[in-house]
Amino acid sequence: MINDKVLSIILGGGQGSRLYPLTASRSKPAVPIAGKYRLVDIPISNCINSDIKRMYVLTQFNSASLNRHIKNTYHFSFFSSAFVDVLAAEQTIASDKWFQGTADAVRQSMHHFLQHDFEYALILSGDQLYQMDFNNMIARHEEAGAKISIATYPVNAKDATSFGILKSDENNVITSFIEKPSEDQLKDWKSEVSDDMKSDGREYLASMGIYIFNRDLLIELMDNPDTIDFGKEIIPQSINKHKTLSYPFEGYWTDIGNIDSFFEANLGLTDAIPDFNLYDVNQRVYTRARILPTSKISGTTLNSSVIAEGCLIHAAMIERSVIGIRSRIGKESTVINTYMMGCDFYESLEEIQSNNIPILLGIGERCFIKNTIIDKNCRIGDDVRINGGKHLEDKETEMYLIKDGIVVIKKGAVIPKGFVI
Ligand code: ADQ
Ligand code: ADP
Repeated sequence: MINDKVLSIILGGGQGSRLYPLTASRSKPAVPIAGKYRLVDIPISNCINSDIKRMYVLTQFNSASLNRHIKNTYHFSFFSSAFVDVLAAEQTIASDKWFQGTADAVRQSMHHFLQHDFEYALILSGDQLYQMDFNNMIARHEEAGAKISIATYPVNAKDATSFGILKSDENNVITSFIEKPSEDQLKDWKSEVSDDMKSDGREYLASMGIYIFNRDLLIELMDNPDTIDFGKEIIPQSINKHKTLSYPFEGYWTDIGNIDSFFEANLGLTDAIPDFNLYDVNQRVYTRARILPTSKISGTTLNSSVIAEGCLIHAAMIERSVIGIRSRIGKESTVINTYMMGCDFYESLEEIQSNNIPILLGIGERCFIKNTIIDKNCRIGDDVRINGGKHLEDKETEMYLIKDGIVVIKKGAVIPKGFVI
């Protein structure tokens, strides 16, 4: 089945600076999450599960890894009109063609969208973790005769300053909207919420950055070249002019746009009952099928950890960690609170036995690694100690970056034997 009323537009990321260094050599949608997926798999899977199978991914630069991932993952039937296409901002030497903001990204790509028949444009963020059936939102939009719908989620005062905050009337029609209010402004922006939400302090209704626009209105709004962002201009200017509906979302939703939230969202998957359910067969998360062998683990005490396919693990202990595909971890090593993305390839037995590789892929022997993100294809020598935590100051070197106490080992970094962070 395919929903032919809807065209989905996935905002794949600005310059990705908040996720640096994970975005140093790849575009944001291609950042690996949960041991085997990429960020872009989340919105794409939500669309597929909602029978919306025509998708554009807008990104700032056209990374080979994103294109390869999309091309190798999402093939639809030859007879279907389904597709996932990547549209990258055209770079010039002056780089004035970069997408200036979310609305500008949509504007610059409108000529691609308008080649298709659709009634509604579903605009999605590329850096959120959630499972949502968009058909419910579309049904409410149609029932209300709205021109724009915004999915909304109650947040507390601390989080409210990083979101668009709105108020709606008894019919869920949005009456006012402010993008990222300051703490002083917040007092005027409380909404009526359920007692449960109230006791959690979640009294502010945030925009989830998930929008439905009627086709004609989107064309009209994109005609004004002065509007750069949905949150800063398009939405506030449209409220009270075009019927804009709030669609209250009740499931789990989190923004994973910076290192801290990215780290927590990944480690959250190790909880006994994670908020984000990868095991729900009705809301599958799709990714590239890699035909990897099973993981082999010996002598390891495993506690609350997620281990992807194709790993070779001899560690002493792994606790509250996510271990990505093809990871190798040597004897007597301890890994705690860590997201290891894994590797793109194996070293062959011959290569390893030739002793020509000074430091093998993965984590060596007798290492201690805590509060760390290890990007792909890293080589961590024997006896390395990385003890991330709030006691560390922010810092960057060629091999790693420390942000809010989280150590990020850069893609392909080689950490010499005995190194201590
Ligand atoms: P932010 O997340 O701060 O707030 P923004 O940085 O514009 O808004 O990002 C929205 C999405 O678009 C993200 O997925 C981002 O990666 C992507 N994006 C940003 N710039 C882009 C560009 N130039 N080209 C392509 N993609 C780009 C927004 C809304 C708030 C709302 C939050 C919810 O403005 O009102 O509360 O989302 O997360
Ligand atoms: P990223 O996760 O950083 O976006 P890419 O998708 O660009 O990475 O790289 C993944 C692909 O690159 C893998 O499918 C793998 O086949 C290939 N690859 C990368 N490095 C090597 C290597 N040294 N040897 C063999 N294959 C490699």
